[in-house]
Amino acid sequence: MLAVVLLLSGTVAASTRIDVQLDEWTLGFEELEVAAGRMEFRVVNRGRMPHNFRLDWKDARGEAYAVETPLLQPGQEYSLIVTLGSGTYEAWCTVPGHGGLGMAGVVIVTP
Ligand SMILES: [Cu+2]
Repeated sequence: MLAVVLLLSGTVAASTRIDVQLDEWTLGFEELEVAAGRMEFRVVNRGRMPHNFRLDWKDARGEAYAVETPLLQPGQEYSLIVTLGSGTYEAWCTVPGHGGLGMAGVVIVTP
């Protein structure tokens, strides 16, 4: 049992944790740089309205990909665990209008 616990904590330590605080009208960052690999976006809605957090990107062939949290109610949090290669990722809240109000940014993943 102890070995299992150690193994799990080792796995958690191997991912980079990024805290994302959603609020009206910000993701808490405009540009964020992180090293490639496994990462955990710990997304918290600190606002008074529902928000979510989504990443969009394209691979070398132009194929589009996305990952997103569910719609988070005020006070809710969600861990988005994803492995990302180097590149530029568009981050935004998909609730209509929110991206344009400022809930948009860029995540730059370095090699
Ligand atoms: Cu929003």
